[in-house]
Amino acid sequence: MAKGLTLVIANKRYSSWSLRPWLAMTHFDVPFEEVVIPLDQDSTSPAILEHSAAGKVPVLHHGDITVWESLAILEYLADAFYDRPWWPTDPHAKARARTIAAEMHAGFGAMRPAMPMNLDKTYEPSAWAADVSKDIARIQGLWRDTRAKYGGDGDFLFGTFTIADAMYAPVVTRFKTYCVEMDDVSSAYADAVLGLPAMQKWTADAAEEPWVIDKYGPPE
Ligand SMILES: N[C@@H](CCC(=O)N[C@@H](CS)C(=O)NCC(=O)O)C(=O)O
Repeated sequence: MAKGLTLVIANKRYSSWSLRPWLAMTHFDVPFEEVVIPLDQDSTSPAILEHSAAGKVPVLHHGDITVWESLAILEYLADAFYDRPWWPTDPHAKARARTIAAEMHAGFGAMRPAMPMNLDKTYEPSAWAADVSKDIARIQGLWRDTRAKYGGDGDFLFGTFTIADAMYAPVVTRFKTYCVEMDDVSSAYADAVLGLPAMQKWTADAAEEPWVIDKYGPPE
């Protein structure tokens, strides 16, 4: 595919939605240029609007095609770069992978604002509100069940890394940042995600970023 790809993202320290396509593209060795628009500045909104009228990142440009919404970007990439194993091949596993990716994209509305992604911080364990605890339990149940049914000998939800893992990667970082208690299966899964070279590259890049957003607390 000759046309160049540009992925527009926000701060690696804070932008959970940006992490998802960036991680999968980096893991699957899809070459792309990266444009970072820092959040929470006067220039943020106009800069994002230059790429997408939806006013949110990530945004993917591929030649004259523009795609926004993290899951739509990942689906687009799976079509455009069909020689990579973005999804499991088995139809049952693929249906499950698409379903849990969509559940992440649309759901967990209590957990996400209660635990904003912040790769700079580690918090003491806390007592969560009931709706947040329900999301945490649902996510770990979903990880356990998917690993048991489809994980096989691999370390990821469907054995090898897929889009489903990319969608849950920012949840893994949140569970670490906020010291969320994890069962053994979830904990091993979290370690596998954090150990991915692409994840480590994102985290190292985040640590070099100059921008600190006060509402997420000072860096440690
Ligand atoms: N549903 C969207 C969510 C995107 C989103 O909320 N992005 C945040 C950054 S993580 C954003 O662009 N915020 C900029 C703003 O609201 O000004 C997706 O999946 O891509």
